[in-house]
Amino acid sequence: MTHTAYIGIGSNLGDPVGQIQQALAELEQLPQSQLVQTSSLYGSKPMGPQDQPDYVNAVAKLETELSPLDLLDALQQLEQDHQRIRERRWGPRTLDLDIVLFDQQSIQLPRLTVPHVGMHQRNFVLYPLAEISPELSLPDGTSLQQLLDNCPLAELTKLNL
Ligand code: ROI
Repeated sequence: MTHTAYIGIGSNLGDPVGQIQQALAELEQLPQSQLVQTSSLYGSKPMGPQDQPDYVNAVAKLETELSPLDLLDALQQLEQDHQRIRERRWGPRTLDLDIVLFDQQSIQLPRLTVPHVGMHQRNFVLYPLAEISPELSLPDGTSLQQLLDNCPLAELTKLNL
């Protein structure tokens, strides 16, 4: 069965734009999956500790035959390939790949919560998501538009590459 998954992508270390472009190329190579759409890249101020570089963020839309946990494994492998070092919580990272939405499923597993818990507050997830799928809604019926209405664009900027 084919699923639609939205992946949040972030980087603020080691050439973030390059990290994200490479990650998009790698997502195109994921098994049993097709990368169908990608948002623009956005520059964003760090959420969390401010003593770290600005982020570059994007969202990708995948059609995949993988289960949520198999997709998570594949994304975590890609993060590893980018030599992500988990230092402190909410600290800087070379590549972060989060499953934001997976069909209209609510998933609560020890390793995985979908929809992504922090998405309501994250303009760097919501605005790129709206760029590719403005009509989305969450499993609880909340529309993406409602989330946007409550999440200022603030200092999020679309990068002209
Ligand atoms: N802040 C921004 N702007 N973008 C991110 O991708 C991001 N990722 C994180 C934390 C540390 C919460 N802050 C972020 O994991």
